[in-house]
Amino acid sequence: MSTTQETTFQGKIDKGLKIEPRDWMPDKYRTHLIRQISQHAHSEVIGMQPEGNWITRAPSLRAKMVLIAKVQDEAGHGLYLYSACETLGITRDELISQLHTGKAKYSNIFNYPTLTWADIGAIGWLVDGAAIVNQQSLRGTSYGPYSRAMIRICKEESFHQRQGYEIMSKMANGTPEQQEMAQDALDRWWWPSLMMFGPHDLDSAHTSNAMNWKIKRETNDELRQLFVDRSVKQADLIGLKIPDPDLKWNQETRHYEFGEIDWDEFWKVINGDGFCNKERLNNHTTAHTKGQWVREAALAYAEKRNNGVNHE
Ligand code: FAQ
Repeated sequence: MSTTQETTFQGKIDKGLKIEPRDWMPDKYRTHLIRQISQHAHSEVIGMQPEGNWITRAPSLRAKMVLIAKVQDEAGHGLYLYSACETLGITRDELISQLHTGKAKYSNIFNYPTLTWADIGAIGWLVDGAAIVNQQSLRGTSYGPYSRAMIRICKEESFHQRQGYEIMSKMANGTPEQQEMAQDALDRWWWPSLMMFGPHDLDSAHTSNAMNWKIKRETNDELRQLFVDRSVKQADLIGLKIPDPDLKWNQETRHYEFGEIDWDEFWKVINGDGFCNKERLNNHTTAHTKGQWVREAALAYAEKRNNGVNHE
């Protein structure tokens, strides 16, 4: 690495220009991005499982169609993100192998079970809501392919968020049993959703580099606060109660203050010991193994086409 290259690279970042795949970049920037983008991609794909679990039990044809479309969108998000990650010089096989061996993480949130239909509402409202807050910020990230993927993903996530909020709002205004289910789902998904933003800034190993390189445009705590401020108002509107006795409006800061997150639970879940970690990874590994013949067939077809053999 020459100092000139390093200076040019940081100069571009400081000016708000994008770094593109063929540009020179420090190895640490590259590995930081591979880690973050691949974990993001794995989250999208593993995130299909908790909701996929409810496709066959959706309460109406409309609800089923909307849910199928949403789950399919998540697969698409995974694909854009894997492609963005591959531009950094790592193969899809290596990325999947890192997921299967536990080297690469995926979002804590997908290790919780979906027990009732209200959980599908809570995921759309809170999980997609948290994902949007984070991803809107990442539209301004310094790596071009990641930033462009975020712009497209955000458009689809906002439909997902509305789909979830609609389910919650219907249930919160429904029969006493439906209201109870909606509140119960909020009670179970609230704290894990706050954990999605990662550890407090002071405990976040990667934030300092991520901010210097403008990979992150806002810190974990800043984004978490934005999410809390938005969600409390949305819960109020449909008559649900945020399960936090310490939650209160601070007139001076014009933000909600909220209680402490259970960080022991967070670290346990992200290190493989959550309620559904084993099931989620087993499902992925099995599907990947069963899909081997599809990948081989697709590659063989592509190779034949490239060699000019036309089967049509
Ligand atoms: N879960 O130093 P930091 C979605 C790890 S997409 C698991 O603060 P960083 C769509 C972190 O990796 C949801 N692990 O790390 C959808 C690191 O460990 P490492 C996914 C977490 O990267 C909706 C260690 O803790 N979104 O939901 C988590 O600067 C519905 C120290 O943490 C993204 O991935 C966590 N929540 O900040 C799909 C967004 N938080 O790697 C289906 C992109 C932290 O050294 C249905 N990612 N860790 O082993 C980011 O913005 C960042 O990576 C953060 C973490 C903010 C997640």
